Amino acid sequence: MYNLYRLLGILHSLKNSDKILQQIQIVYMKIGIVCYPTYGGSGVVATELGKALADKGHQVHFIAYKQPARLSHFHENVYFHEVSFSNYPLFAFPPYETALASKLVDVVKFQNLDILHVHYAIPHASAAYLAKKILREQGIEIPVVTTLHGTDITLVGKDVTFSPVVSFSINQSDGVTAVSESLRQETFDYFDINTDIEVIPNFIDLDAFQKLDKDHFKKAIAPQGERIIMHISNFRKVKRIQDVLDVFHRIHQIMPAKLLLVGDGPERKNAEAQCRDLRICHDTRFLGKQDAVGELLAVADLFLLPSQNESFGLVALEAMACEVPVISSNAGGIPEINLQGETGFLSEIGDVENMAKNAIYLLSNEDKLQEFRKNALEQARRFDIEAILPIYESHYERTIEKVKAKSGMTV
Ligand code: GMT
Repeated sequence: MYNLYRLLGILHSLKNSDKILQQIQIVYMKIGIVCYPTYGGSGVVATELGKALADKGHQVHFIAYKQPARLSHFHENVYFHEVSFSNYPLFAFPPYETALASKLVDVVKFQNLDILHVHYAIPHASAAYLAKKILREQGIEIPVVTTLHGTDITLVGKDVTFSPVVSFSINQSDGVTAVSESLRQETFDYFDINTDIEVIPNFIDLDAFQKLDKDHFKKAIAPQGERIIMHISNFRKVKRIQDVLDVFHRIHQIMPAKLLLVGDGPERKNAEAQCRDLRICHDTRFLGKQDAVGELLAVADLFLLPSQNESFGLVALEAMACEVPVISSNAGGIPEINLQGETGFLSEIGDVENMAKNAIYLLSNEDKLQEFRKNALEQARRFDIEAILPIYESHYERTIEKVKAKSGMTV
């Protein structure tokens, strides 16, 4: 199948391009993508990657328990296969992993997939391993790539409940990628890993995230020209929402400012209570879950990301693409995207004093703020999806070749 697609790719190039020699290397693949369908970072990355691969001519099959949040429009090269599982009364816990493995067997076999790319190790990597073994019994060798996103390693994965299965299934994957150097290192630190891990950073679609002219919206939020500070997250403990409010409180004491909080999650109740205690509710708005994040970022002067842990911090990259400097903690992979004194400032986790000092410095100095805005966009351009996509394609091709050579079978 892979060879047929390779040939089709070459024919397509010959038909459509005058730059034949440049195009002749195009290899179209049939790719299965497994992900969580929610708004969480890993699901967003998986969906955007799949859509971009489909735009390039690959055939992409999403496999998830629900239609992924960002997969709303029809695309001729995109397919969706829902993992449904029985709620038989015997099952106190629905057996998602078993249902997923069975679905993977079915989709690989009947759609003739060339490769499976699973996002988030738990339980996707182990379900893929099981599917791979079942398919091998039937004479099909399917290469599996696992992408580690962060919490699957740093928060959930290293928990003893999961860690032996996580290490095993990472080691059994034919290709492994991590979204930052920091996550790669942490994976080697926490687990007994005997395979390579390639860092392929997350990416941004600069057409979807760019500074837009939203002056009418800005006036509605900040009618007196107040500074607008923004935070977007799933409001889990790891995001340290209490620090967001503490930093904003300090900024608010020095200058007129508004805080926009986007997203929702378990910490929202505490955040609302803290907001009342600090008496900043009149200048704070909880906007809940929002789809048009780019439009909201268009009005922000500064983005706050004080996380306890963050393998990458995709949302900081989205802010930077919209020319919004970032005040963040120095956790995990954040320093790989937010550059100290250039695109924003980094502080020790929990050092709200320092974060507020840096924020006030930037917000009180219009020239500096403009300079940081420009730097932020320049940095975001380094993570342009156009540059990152070929790295994934190359990883897939090398993995397919490796599995082919190892098994002696035609993939
Ligand atoms: O923490 C989140 O926002 C969700 C979480 C997830 O598991 O999907 O995000 C993780 O993956 C994102 C995409 O690769 C990264 O940008 C986030 O930094 C990472 N979250 C953590 O490491 C806490």
